[in-house]
Amino acid sequence: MTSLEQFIKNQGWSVYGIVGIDEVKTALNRHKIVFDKWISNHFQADMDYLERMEEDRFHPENKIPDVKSVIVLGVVYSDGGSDGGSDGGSDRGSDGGSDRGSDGGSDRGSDRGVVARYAVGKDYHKVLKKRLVSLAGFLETLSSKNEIRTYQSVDSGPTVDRVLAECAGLGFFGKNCNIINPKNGSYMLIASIMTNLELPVTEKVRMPNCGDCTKCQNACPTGALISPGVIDARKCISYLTIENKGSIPISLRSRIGNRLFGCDACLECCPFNLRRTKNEEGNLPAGRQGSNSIIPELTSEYGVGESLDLKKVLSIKTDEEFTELFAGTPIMRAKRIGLIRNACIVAGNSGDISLIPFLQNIVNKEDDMLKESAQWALKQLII
Ligand code: B12
Ligand code: SF4
Ligand code: SF4
Repeated sequence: MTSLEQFIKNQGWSVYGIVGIDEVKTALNRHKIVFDKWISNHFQADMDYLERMEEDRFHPENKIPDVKSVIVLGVVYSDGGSDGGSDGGSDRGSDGGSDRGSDGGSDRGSDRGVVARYAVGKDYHKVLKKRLVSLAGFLETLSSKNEIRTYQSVDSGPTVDRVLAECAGLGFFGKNCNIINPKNGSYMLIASIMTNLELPVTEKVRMPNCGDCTKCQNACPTGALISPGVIDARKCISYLTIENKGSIPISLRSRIGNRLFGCDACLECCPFNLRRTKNEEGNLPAGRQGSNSIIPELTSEYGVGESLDLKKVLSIKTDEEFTELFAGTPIMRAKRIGLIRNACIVAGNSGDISLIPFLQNIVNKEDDMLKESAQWALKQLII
């Protein structure tokens, strides 16, 4: 094992690969055709930043003119089972899994809202960026070349992370749009470092594919996976509860069920994730195998846990109070208004009449979007 491989493994990445820039550019050119079609269908909803960043997303040399290689890193954030959060006086789910999302009907009676698995711990952008910065520092020690340039990215930068991951051999595109590593599944976040260093590329193995399976398309509560590998974000619960700043369309509200922040339905049903929990051996090695354990900061212990108390969320009065509760976690992305809007919808779906006074408070005091969401929820509960 080279010292670079050892360094990556020690940092806790689950899998990684190194790919040359020419291969990346070819893949990006292919992806641009898909991306342009996706945008022309308005499947990006209000995520205008995707178009704004387009020039940089498809031209890595805009970041590093003499870019030569990309190190792509994957980190597994859930083992596919429950994170086992116990009550312990916090907001974590108490029964280790039964609070998880359903098709919007069977979780009635619960006063908790489910948090997507990637968001149960600390904000992964911060956790992974720290590791990338130190990996970039390590790269600088590898060559006596005068100027070693690196560009680090996790999610929010102008990189097309899943295309990079596929190129570097970390996995294949599933029909749920996610990159699936045959051994580790798809509860996997992706980060990358571009550099002007010419690094030895890693060997790739033949990937499987989804075959005849259509479980994710069938499991999607809102029909957002409109065809294999194509998502209409306007219908996606992940978009609606995290990125969307406006009101949630009435026709989709009951389908959201108890999902308060994000959605895992198309991941939870995937045989590659289910197999992971059953078979530690996995089937195929893909990418270079790194660490076998989950980075602790991404687990429930370090963040809000698997579910949140709806009464608590509906009672958050100010942005300061919101920040105090959620600083350093992915929940911040929804902002106070977004999270309370989501809590109203989940409350409306819950069948729990003890939530009524909390919703009435919002109708009496809050802004128009929240008022309307709370009124909708009250209508669902008072029939
Ligand atoms: C915008 C965005 C979203 C949007 C849109 C999602 C989407 N599918 O594009 C929303 C808000 C809905 C979202 C949701 C989620 N996201 Co998101 N998101 C992104 C972001 C910022 C850009 C993605 C993008 O470029 N989309 C544009 C579309 C056109 O690209 P695409 O879907 O990848 O296109 C490919 C497929 O269409 C495929 N394809 C085309 N035709 C066909 C046909 C077949 C048969 C197949 C198999 C494939 C296929 O080919 C294209 C590639 O050329 C990336 C981070 C980044 N910087 O890249 C994270 C990212 C994709 N998200 C991520 C995660 C974890 C999620 C969620 C699981 C979070 C959650 N639990 O709520 C969900 C999953 C939803 C889903 N099923 O995709 C991870 C995915 C990791 C992985 N293993 O794949 C990323 C990579 C962030 C990261 N750095 O880790 N996300
Ligand atoms: S994240 Fe949820 S709503 Fe979005 S495509 Fe997957 S299953 Fe459908
Ligand atoms: S559920 Fe089936 S079709 Fe969907 S991504 Fe997983 S293997 Fe592919």
